[in-house]
Amino acid sequence: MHHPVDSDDLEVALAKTAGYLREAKRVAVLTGAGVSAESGVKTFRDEGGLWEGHDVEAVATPQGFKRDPSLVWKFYNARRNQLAEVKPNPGHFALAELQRRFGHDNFTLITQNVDGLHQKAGTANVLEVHGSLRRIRCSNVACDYEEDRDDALEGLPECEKCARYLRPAVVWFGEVLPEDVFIAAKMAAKECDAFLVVGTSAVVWPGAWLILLAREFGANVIEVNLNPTDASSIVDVAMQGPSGVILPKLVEKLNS
Ligand code: BV8
Repeated sequence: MHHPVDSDDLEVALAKTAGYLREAKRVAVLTGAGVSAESGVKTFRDEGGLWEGHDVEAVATPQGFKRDPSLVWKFYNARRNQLAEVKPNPGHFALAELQRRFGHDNFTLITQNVDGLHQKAGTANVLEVHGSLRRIRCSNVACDYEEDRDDALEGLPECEKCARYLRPAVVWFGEVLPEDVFIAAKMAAKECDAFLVVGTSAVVWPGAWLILLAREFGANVIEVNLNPTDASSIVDVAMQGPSGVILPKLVEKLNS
């Protein structure tokens, strides 16, 4: 259900945001599951979300995988199967348009999502801080096997190099984020003049910390979300509504 977007407030907020972006040399964006919601990809913590009916511990932690790898593969295969049907929505395309406007060197998109929809919408150099559903890797830390695979894998796939179980190349709770990716994300947050936070509940760390970092280093922080979040109290502008509606309006405003 789309929440009505209060046009007056939105107009003011869009004008303010367009002003920040016009002044900005460098822009960084942090997205979460909300930016893919209008593509039909389930979020995590909204009602009916992914974690509903699932014990996070059981399906998104290394311990859960150790305890019951086939349950974990069932959970991820269901999401991997969905990748074939979902498509980028106007929100993803608007962010790709912003990257074209600012240029690749001055626009960095950091995503907590693992669905690959930003790349499908044409955004380059996406920083996937939680890995990718479209990649699998060996569960043996000593083995470097990793492969781009977005087909559903039957049963319990094993590594052809070391015969240990394969796993989705995503970051589970209690696991560190890919170091090089997160270093690049921190740099982008520190160096940007405007930081857009789109469709994230801002509860998962250290991803959510990037918002504080951008603010600490002087960026204007703009939030686009259906609802208030943990970050709403520290942003300069909060636009409430669907990102697939608001982001194209922002690009339109910038081009007018
Ligand atoms: C680590 C796996 C340590 C991939 C994910 C207590 C306090 C603070 C932190 C912790 C704590 N206890 C534990 C921690 C750390 C933990 C954490 O943050 N837990 C949280 C839940 C409290 N973090 C970790 O474990 C991280 N690792 O800390 O390692 C360490 C350090 C050193 C050495 C060893 C270990 C790992 C975090 C990554 C976990 N993996 N997913 C997958 O299966 O997808 S997290 C999961 O949440 C997803 O990746 C997702 O991206 C992420 C964030 O969720 P959101 O994207 O924000 O989605 P959500 O549903 O929450 O919100 C959707 C939002 O969209 C809502 O606001 C909604 O209003 C909005 N929305 C909906 N529709 C729309 C919309 N907005 C706009 N338009 C719409 N149409």
